[in-house]
Amino acid sequence: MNNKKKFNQICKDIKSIKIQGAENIAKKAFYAYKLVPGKASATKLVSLRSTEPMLQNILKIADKISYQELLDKLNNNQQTINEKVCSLIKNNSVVYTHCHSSSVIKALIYSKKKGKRFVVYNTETRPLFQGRKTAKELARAGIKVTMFVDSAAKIALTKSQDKEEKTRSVDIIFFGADAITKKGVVNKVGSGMFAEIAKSNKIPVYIVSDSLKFSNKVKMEQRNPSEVWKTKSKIKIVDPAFELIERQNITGIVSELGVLSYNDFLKRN
Ligand code: RUB
Repeated sequence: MNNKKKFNQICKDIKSIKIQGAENIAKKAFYAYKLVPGKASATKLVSLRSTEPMLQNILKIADKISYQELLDKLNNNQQTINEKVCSLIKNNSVVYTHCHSSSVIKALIYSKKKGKRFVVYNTETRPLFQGRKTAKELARAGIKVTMFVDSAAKIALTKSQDKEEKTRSVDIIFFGADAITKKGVVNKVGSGMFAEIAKSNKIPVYIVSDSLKFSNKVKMEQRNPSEVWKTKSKIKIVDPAFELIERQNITGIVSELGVLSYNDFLKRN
């Protein structure tokens, strides 16, 4: 396959969500850009997922660093994030997550390897079921996972599912981020609602993310309604990909800068 064909294939995989999650999208887009560098490529790559500042931010430095340098930087950042997440997880606790965040998953797998004892509750994430991917990856790493349909999130968050192990439900929530803005964090639709439920039940919500996702201006992506229902009827279907988690519902941001309050994170960006 020549470079142009490889570039086009990566674009297709990003658009169809075969490659998904902010960091995976950013890395692959950077790789694609290096295959076919230039302004037209950057414009095309940015247009594929509108709510991805990390993709936009790393393309700005794509002519200055190599792909390997980018990977080394992101891996180093993730190592710090892993250690911080591990220190936030208490033994015998229940961790909740939504969608598929590679940053969250890596940190949970690291914590498990370090001997932390915890189980994960997660939500399936309609319409594309990224929650199944999360559940499979965690289960493969030996982490006990209980999965819920999205609309059972309140039950998942507030009612114990395992009487033998616990008397209460979720202890801590880790969400990934697509964008970190002044108002709050943009993540998979549902996250904002779950964070409100968490707040009213005093469950801490942490965002796990590289600081490269910070942005002042974010366009919210709308997906194709056929992802929700392929119907020939005239019913209008709305398929928002993302939602804002309001900053007052966020306990802290775990990034390579450490575990910071929202205010402190903003001061550093
Ligand atoms: C994925 C999603 C993830 C963030 C962070 O949505 O909401 O939580 O992108 O992921 P989609 P990561 O499946 O629509 O891309 O931690 O891997 O950057």
